[in-house]
Amino acid sequence: MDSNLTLCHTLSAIFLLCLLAQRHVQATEYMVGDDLGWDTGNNYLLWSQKYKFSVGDVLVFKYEEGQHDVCQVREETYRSCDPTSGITKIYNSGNDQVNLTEGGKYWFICNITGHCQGGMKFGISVASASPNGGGGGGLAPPPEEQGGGAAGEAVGRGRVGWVLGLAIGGLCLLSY
Ligand SMILES: *[C@@H]1O[C@H](CO)[C@@H](O)[C@H](O)[C@H]1NC(C)=O
Ligand SMILES: *[C@@H]1O[C@H](CO)[C@@H](O)[C@H](O)[C@H]1NC(C)=O
Ligand SMILES: [Cu+2]
Repeated sequence: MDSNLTLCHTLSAIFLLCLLAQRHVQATEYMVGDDLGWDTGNNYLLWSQKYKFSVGDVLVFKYEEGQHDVCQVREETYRSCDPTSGITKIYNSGNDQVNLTEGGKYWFICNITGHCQGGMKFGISVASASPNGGGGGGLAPPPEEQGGGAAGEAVGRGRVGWVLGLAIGGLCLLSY
């Protein structure tokens, strides 16, 4: 009985620490393009699909000021690379921070002539803060192919947490 109680307390502590760690990890800074930064010749579609973005995260665009810029745009503009409409925000400091303050889709292009067509464009889906943790991620260009994967993963992760919590709870009850 006694050793069960100790095990129960240890597991509970580990479980709580895991929850805390998960919370702590929530606000992440992502350098767009990783070490390569925001530049021509990189594949930002691939980059955007490497991560799961959540509310509170920050995107950092690093580039030589004047060589590029960062335009947050509507989806049509991302697809067409036609900057005559659909630009909602412009950043051009060379070290731009974009706070992902709410859930939803964000689309970015570089508005220097030819750069968007050359691949300086990507979209991300930002998961709203939810009890399950949630999970966003990069968007594939054709909208028909979106969905499924990321959502399934988020649900899966939530379920593991529940099962673990219930198992520890059961063990705690048994030991009294
Ligand atoms: C983004 O958030 C940071 C703090 O997390 C703040 O210092 C910065 O001013 C914000 N940037 C914008 C563009 O809102
Ligand atoms: C985007 O680029 C075009 C073509 O160079 C330019 O006319 C336009 O002013 C730029 N838009 C913004 C918002 O910088
Ligand atoms: Cu550019």
